[in-house]
Amino acid sequence: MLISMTLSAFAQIPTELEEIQFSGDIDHRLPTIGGNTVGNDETISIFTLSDGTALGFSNLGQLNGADVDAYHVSDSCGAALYSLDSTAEVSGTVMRPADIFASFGSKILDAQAEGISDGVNIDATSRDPDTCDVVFSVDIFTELDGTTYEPNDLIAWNDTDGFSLFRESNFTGDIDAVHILEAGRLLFSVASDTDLFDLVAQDEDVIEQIPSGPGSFFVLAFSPSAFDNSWQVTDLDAVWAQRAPLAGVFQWETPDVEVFENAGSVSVSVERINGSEGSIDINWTTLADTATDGADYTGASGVLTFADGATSGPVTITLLNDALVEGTEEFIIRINTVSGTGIIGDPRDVRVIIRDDEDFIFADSFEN
Ligand SMILES: [Ca+2]
Ligand SMILES: [Ca+2]
Ligand SMILES: [Ca+2]
Ligand SMILES: [Ca+2]
Repeated sequence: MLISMTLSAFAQIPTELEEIQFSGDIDHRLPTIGGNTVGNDETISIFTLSDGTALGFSNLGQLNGADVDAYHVSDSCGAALYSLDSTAEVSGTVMRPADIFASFGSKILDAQAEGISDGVNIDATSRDPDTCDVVFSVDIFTELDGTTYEPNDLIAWNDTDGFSLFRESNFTGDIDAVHILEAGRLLFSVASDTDLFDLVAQDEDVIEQIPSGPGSFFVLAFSPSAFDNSWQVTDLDAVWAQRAPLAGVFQWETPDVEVFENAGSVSVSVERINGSEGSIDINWTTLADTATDGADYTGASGVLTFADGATSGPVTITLLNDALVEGTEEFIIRINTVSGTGIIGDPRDVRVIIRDDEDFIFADSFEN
């Protein structure tokens, strides 16, 4: 019961983002170190959330007024993805609004070859990290392989299986930018201000959709209008994001451990759940309870380092034996702090219960 409550509370936390890349539909400004950068509809801005500054770039060459309206960074699945809002030549190849292409001019999804009608614009694209399928959205009702899709649908495509529905939306509107995260989460933007029940999304906002039970809820993930008011009239029309590492939750593997006083030492492990990315330091310390530091155990504190990917680490405390008949005594080992974006879980304290071996005639015969 406690475990499921902890997990569901964790599931409500919006994804922490490290970097976000996006494009607008008209000229706009963003803060840089010591000034501003001016972007246009072709520009992709790289925004670093830790320092709140942007860097703009445009690597498709002269597009004769065409707007980059869909974008995804190259990743382990393949090359970067781009789409335009009107026909333009890129590296000598004519790109139509429903084509998705790599920056060097080769088509990834060829609209004519796949039977997409003239007049349809692909206005958002991403890749599904689980399948590497291209995921996209269209700007009008569109028939693909006999199925009609809406402007707020997300459509998956690969060379072998063709088109399929990736995600249906429960709101009325047009998705014009998308980035698929893990575990059913995604980021998107809308083409015009849209009521999402939990909030009203402006067209420059990036919204996170988080699955929750049979449904989902929406939170504002990022809004460039918080940094420059030129975005109040600019539509964010393409998005890609890098989430922060999932450092995980750190807790004892058990709430208590029982040991005989003549055991010499006691070892308990800290476990790492809900993520294992990055190196994290756990600061721990012993706290006396009915057991006495220096008489029943050697009090200690220390740093336990979890390497990137490590999910368990032991803490060992020395026990001191005596020949007194004193009954069961206890002390605590506490997780004090966790470095970086690591989270302290439950249990934070492990209770060490020392059984007095003087109660046991046979055990006693081995002492002293
Ligand atoms: Ca654009
Ligand atoms: Ca397009
Ligand atoms: Ca759309
Ligand atoms: Ca938008």
